Order: sequence, then C-alpha cells, then structure tokens
Amino acid sequence: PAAKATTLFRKNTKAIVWGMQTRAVQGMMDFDYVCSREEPSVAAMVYPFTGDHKQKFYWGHKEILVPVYKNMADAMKRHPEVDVLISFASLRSAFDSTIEGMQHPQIHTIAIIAEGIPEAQTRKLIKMADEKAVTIIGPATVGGIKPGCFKIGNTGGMLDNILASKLYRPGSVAYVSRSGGMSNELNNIISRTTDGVYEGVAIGGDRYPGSTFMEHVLRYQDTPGIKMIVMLGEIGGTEEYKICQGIREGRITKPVVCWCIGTCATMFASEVQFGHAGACANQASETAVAKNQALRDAGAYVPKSFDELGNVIKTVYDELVANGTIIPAQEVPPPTVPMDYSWARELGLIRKPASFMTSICDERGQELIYAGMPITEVFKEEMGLGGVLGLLWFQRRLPHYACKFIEMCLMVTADHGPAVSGAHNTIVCTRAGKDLISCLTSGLLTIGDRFGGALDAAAKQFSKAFDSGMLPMEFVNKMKKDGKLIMGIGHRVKSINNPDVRVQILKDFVKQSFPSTQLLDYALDVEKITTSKKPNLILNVDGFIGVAFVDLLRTCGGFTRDEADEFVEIGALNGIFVLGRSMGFIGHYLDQKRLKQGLYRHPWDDISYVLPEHMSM
Ligand code: Q5B
Repeated sequence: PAAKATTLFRKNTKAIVWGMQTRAVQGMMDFDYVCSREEPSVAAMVYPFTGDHKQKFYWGHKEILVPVYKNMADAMKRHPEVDVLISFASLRSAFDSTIEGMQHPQIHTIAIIAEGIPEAQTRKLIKMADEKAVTIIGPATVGGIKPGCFKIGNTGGMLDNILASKLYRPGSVAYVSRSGGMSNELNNIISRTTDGVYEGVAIGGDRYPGSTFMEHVLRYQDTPGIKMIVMLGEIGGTEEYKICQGIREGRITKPVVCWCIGTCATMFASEVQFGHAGACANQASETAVAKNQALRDAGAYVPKSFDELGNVIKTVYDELVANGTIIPAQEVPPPTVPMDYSWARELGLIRKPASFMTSICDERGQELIYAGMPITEVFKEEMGLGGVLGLLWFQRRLPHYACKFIEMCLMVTADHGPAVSGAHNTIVCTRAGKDLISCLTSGLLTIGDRFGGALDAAAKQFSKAFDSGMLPMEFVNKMKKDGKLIMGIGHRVKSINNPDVRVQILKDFVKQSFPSTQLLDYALDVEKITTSKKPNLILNVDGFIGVAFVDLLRTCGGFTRDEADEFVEIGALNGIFVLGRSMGFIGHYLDQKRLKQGLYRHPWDDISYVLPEHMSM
C-alpha cells in the first residue's frame, strides 16, 4: 500500500464536514480566523437530509456562506482542493459515509467522531484506509488540532480555551492521546510548561482506533518542527509497547514523555472497565502500571504519577531550550474574534436595552401568566372574561362587580343590527367575497367619533366639565358655543320616546353595584337638558359606558386618580366597544356566508347623482 501522509494539516488545508454541525463548523472557522488563516478551513458541508443550499457563518466580523450539498460526490467534485473529511455521521451512517469518502482519491485524512461503531466495521475501514493511504482519526474521538493550521470539529473546546492554551500558533510539542478530555488537559499542561502545542491528535477510545499511537508518533518523529513528543496512553491494549520498541530500535529519537492513565485499576479486586471501550486490561501487560514501567525501561520520560506529568514535560522542554534544539518564537498576539452575543450575555459581559418591553403577559415559563396570575388560577378562580380583561387591560384583579360590568358592556355592545355603519361595511365586504379578518376589520374601521367610538371622548368631556365644577347647563351651553358635539349624546334611532334598553340594563346594574356614580349622575343631568331640546339627544350607549367606567376606575379602589385618568387618556374605553362589536361583525360575516349572499351593488335609484352642469370651454 502507498505511504500515508506525514503532514495531515497545513495552513491552507480544506475540509468537508459531513453532518449539519453548525456549531462545530463555526468553532473551526473561529479557530482559523484566530490562527490568521487566509481562508476558512471548511470548504463545504454534506447533509443528505436537505437539498443543496448555503449556511451562514461568521468569518471574524464578517458573515460568509458555506455550501451544503446533499451528495458527497457533488461536494468533492466542486471542491477538489479538499483533502480532509470530518464525519459527524451517526454510528449507523458513519461506516457507509467513510467508505464513500475513501472512494474519492483527493481525501487523505478522515476524522470519525461517532462513538459505538461496531468493531468489525472499524476494522474494515482500517483495512481500506491502509490500502488507500488514508489516515483515519477516530472513531469515538473529538479529533485533533494543529495550532496555526487546522482544527477538527470541537477539538480544543471553546475559543477562550483555545486562546488560553495558545493554540492559535505552533509550539514545539506534539502529543497523541485517546480522547478529547485528555487532549484538553494536555493542551493546558503543554501551554503552561513549554512553548506550546505543535500538533495534537486524539485517536479515540475504541479497541481498534483508525490510526494508532505509533502512527502519529512516527509522523511526529519525521516532522522537523516537532522537537518533543507527549503520549498519554491508558489502560487496555498493547499499543504503547510499540512506542517502547520504536525507542529501543532507534526509530523514535526525539524525547518522548509518556503516561498511561488508569493506574488506580490495580487498587480494585476485580477487572475494571473505564469509560472508553478499549480501556480495560485483559492481561497484566495491559495495565497502566505495566505499560508505564515498560515505557520507562525503554527510555521514555515517565513521571511517577499523572500529577508530575507537567513537571517532566517542563524538564525535558527546558533541556531542549538549553541545548538550542528549541528556540522559542516571539509571541504575536492573535487577531480578535468577536464573541457571540448569546455567550457574552451568558457571561454577563454585555448588556443591551431590550427593543420591547411588556408588562401584561409572560409565556416563557411552564405556565402562561396574565399580569402575574397563572392561567390555571384564572380558571380556578372563575375570573371570567371580565376578569381576564381586567388583568390584560388594567393589570388589576378587579372586584367581582367590575368584572360583571365589563362583561355586561361586552354583551350589550355585541351587536346592533345590520344597519349600523360597521355591520354594513362588514356585510358589503363579505358579499365581495373577502375573508373573515378583512370583513371584520372593514367593520371595525368605521368605529370612531360618530359611530361606537365615542366612549373615551365622552369620558374626557364629562369628567373635565364635572371636575372643573361646571354645572350641566353651563357645560351644554359651552359646548354649543364652541360648536362642538357632546360625545356620548345623541342617537340616530333611540330617543326618550324610544329608550335604549341596553342603557337601561346597564344603568340598573351600575346604580345597584357601584360604590359611587357621581359622573354618571352628572351625565344624566346633562341628558335631561339635551333631551329637552331634542328627544334623540339621549345619553347613548357609548356615553353611558364612558362615564360609568370613569366612576368605576375612580372609585373601585384599585387605581390612583392618575392611573384612572391615564386609562381614559390612552383610549382603553373605546376598546370595550371594539371588542364587544367584533362579536357582532363576525356574526354578520358568518351569516352572509351562510346565506350565500352575492356581490352587493348599491341601486342607482338610491344614489342622487349631482354632477356639475356640462361646461363649454
Ligand atoms: N346634536 C349619534 O346624530 C349622532 C349632538 C348634538 C350636541 C351632540 C350624533 C353624534 C356624538 C357622538 C356619539 C355614538 C351621530 C352614538 C353609536 C352606537 C350605536 C349606533 C346605532 C350602536 C346622531 C341633529 C341636531 C343638530 C345637532 C344636534 C346631535 N348630536 N348636539 N351634542 N352629541 N353624537 N356617537 O341623529 O340645531 O338641528 O343643527 O354625533 O355619541 O354609534 O345603533 O345606530 O350600537 O351601533 O344624525 O348605538 O348625535 O343628529 O347630527 O342630525 O344632529 O342635534 O347639532 O342640531 P343625528 P344630527 P341642529 S351611539
């Protein structure tokens, strides 16, 4: 078989990532950026479950697009510069996708992240990789890292870790370990005791790793920039003995610092299976203690315990510096990679004024909350529609009589026949074939000063006059003098001779239940004057609800005077008519649909055409 590459990653290495691992890809891109790479290391992604598309990533401060292909073959064809495949395929699809990856001669290195791939499949992959001179890193690994050049997926952790361990520029020490956790530990130890990591690979915790300790140590031996090697082995298997042999035979001449984890296994009476599938000693020679001793005997630098690993690495490194083998390079600060907003917020490093503020409803928790009251309680307490409206509009738990009054207002304003402006609009709109929302809003848009929308204005006019001590007659005269209509007074069809029963129903309730009806009484005195002039100038349904609501807000005990005034000022009361009449408008819409009424056209004989006379020029 052809020889595998000694150098797996360079400053311009490009990879294809299999799997929609956007966080890992972003991590790789941030690493690339902080390493001052000219271009991102991820050329493309492969994801068989969506069509070809593009994914957005950050490249420093900028945003860039990375193509995602459904088929690996397309990705390979479009990106011939790629020689690394990083497979985040699941344990079920990793085998097939790796085989497929190896069919493409451009691929020299494949990292397989998945855990739990059947050993028989891994062995087939290893055989094929050997034939095709492909280096497999994994399975069951985080991958590997080459500072300044390339990072496989999530290796090295988050950016702050990468920066802390100076993984953005090469040092002189290469390591090989089993897993990501152990690699992180080595990144940390090596960065604190030497000029840093040159390259690090985690071969994975399986019994049959795609590439072995020895393969990587030999690569490191043959790489000029690497001056010393660290191997972090573990209990189980006999791979470490190959290192012993390599040292003895003179194939490995660079200083090798070794430690095999799992020495505590000897303290257990029976055999211990550690976290990795391969981390179990099946015979005495596979124990960590035996392997450490063998490495020591072979001439590797082996500490007495893991705690001393850093000291030994430092001693060896210092010697290499002293004898001129290593000349530490000058530190160059890496470019700054902006921190992700969500992460910075989590760390409490930034704050930002929210674009929205809300104080009535919170849906983020397990239970929906209306103005501080969980929805289950709203139902338990049988607060009804009036209670809910009280919470959402007025942020108060209103007294029972107030809730009842609100519900009565909604009921009496629910509809007033098809002839009123709003219902007419809704009906015409429905007959033009429009949808419910269009027809409803068409009706609602007629609500205003003349029709149904006089509640707030009535509340304001009457309370202003009352509060200023104006007598009802003075108020009526002043309005007449100013040429203004009194809001809430007058009706097209109702009058003292044809009283509005809706108003009577509300009046009976309010008189019985409200603690005070001062403003209502004042309005009724005004009504006496206006109806004496014209019988239709009654306190109409808008006016009644407007003034009674002011009495409610001012005297129910739940609001300060300023709060009561503010609700009128911001237009809460017209909301009662809008909400109530929406029921009627929807009713008219459904009615017209049910009756299958066709397009309405107003008859000519009901239109007076008053065009200007023909004028000759
Ligand atoms: N005059 C309601 O007018 C109406 C006067 C007034 C002083 C007044 C009118 C008005 C204020 C707004 C208001 C809510 C347009 C009404 C509603 C819901 C509804 C509707 C339904 C439902 C009726 C005749 C003479 C004139 C006027 C004088 C009239 N109003 N003076 N203050 N407020 N009110 N809107 O009948 O000397 O002859 O020139 O704008 O409260 O919308 O069922 O239909 O449930 O759907 O057309 O109940 O009052 O009277 O304009 O011909 O005036 O009375 O100055 O005097 P009319 P106009 P003069 S409830």
